Amino acid sequence: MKRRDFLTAAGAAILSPRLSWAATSQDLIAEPVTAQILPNDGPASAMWGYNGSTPGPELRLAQGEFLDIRFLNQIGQGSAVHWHGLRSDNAMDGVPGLTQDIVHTGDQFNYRFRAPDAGTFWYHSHNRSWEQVAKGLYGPLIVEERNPPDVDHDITVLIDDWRISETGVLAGDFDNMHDQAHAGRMGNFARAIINTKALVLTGDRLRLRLINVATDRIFPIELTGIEGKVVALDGMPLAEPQDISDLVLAPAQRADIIADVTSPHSVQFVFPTRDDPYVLGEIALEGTNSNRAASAIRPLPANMMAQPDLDNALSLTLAMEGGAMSPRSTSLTDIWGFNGQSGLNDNPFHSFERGQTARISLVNDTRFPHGIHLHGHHFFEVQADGILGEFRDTTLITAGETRDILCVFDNPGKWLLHCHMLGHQAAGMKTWLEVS
Ligand SMILES: [Cu+2]
Repeated sequence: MKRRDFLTAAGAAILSPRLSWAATSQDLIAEPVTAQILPNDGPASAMWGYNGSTPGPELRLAQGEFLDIRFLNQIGQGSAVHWHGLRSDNAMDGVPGLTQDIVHTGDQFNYRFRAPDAGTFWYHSHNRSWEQVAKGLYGPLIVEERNPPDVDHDITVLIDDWRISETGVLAGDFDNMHDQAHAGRMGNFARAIINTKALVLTGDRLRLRLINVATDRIFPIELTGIEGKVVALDGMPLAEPQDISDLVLAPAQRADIIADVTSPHSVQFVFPTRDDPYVLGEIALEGTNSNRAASAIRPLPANMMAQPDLDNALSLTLAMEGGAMSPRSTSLTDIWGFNGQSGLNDNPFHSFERGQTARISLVNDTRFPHGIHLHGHHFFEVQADGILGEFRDTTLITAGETRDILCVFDNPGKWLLHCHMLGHQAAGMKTWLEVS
């Protein structure tokens, strides 16, 4: 990736999506929208969104509360909504053909579920997602702690790229097989969509909720103008906050950061490229907060998690196969697959007994990185030394790499397991599993 591969952003543009606060019950209407994707002096773009905008409204609720959504589909194509990272009811998971019927255009579907974990989540279309997410059908889903950390601002930052012309027209080649056989659909313009509601001051303490909503692009992110720590990944608090350096977000991954503003000018979100850094967005600063006393950044309160049964863990392997430049299993019927199989059939990857612990070796036998997402559960990444690492719903596995994950399958239902490079998912890199 080089900076000159991108359209240049004339100054970092900032979009504020429409807000919808504390609405635990509301309509969510998928519909064509006009959006300012290019910098503000550029032409607007025809996109899809929710409730008149892309990103859709920021949905916020308190941990343990119910969310009641009447979803109405008006995009002219079937759709459904997935609540990414929520360990919630299977029937509400939003996967057409697995957990619900497709919601045809003109129809509606009621989603009602409890949010068991506090953290940063998101919602997005799960039908033809490689097209519908690329066109803008996504939004943030924030579950607040009962005792949130003491910060001056809680700011959601969605990071996306778009394949778009200088006249603001989104490229329509969503099923491009060359993209799907390689790294997926890469945009030529990228930006951070920063939801700032009030003036930010030098000296303020921020909570930043970063969400990679891109269909296929992995974003390394550098933050300037602040000093702080990563406190949660994929919505789950870290026992020990981590350094902000070396932050990488695969598609669908999130990071929560608590940090103090140290710059007198701006906080920047930077995408490092091989030549010049690319500024995805910035928060301009207006004055100084001299009232905030320095204090340590503490871990967020932990979410409940089942303890894995290490002694009796079932061992399984999920091998990623296919794609360009790699030997292709003869049994694959599409570009990509897992364990010799493309797409879903009647046989699950595995049927688990509820509460069973499994250690799954994710073997990337391909020439591309993959971000593997499990629905309905979080899992531990097992570190090289055998120690249980981050507790995630999406794990990035680079080409040639093998990583074990450890999961307690305690949420009953039929769950999708797939690559969140949505072009890879479109071309067969998905399977499902059952917990009963
Ligand atoms: Cu993939």
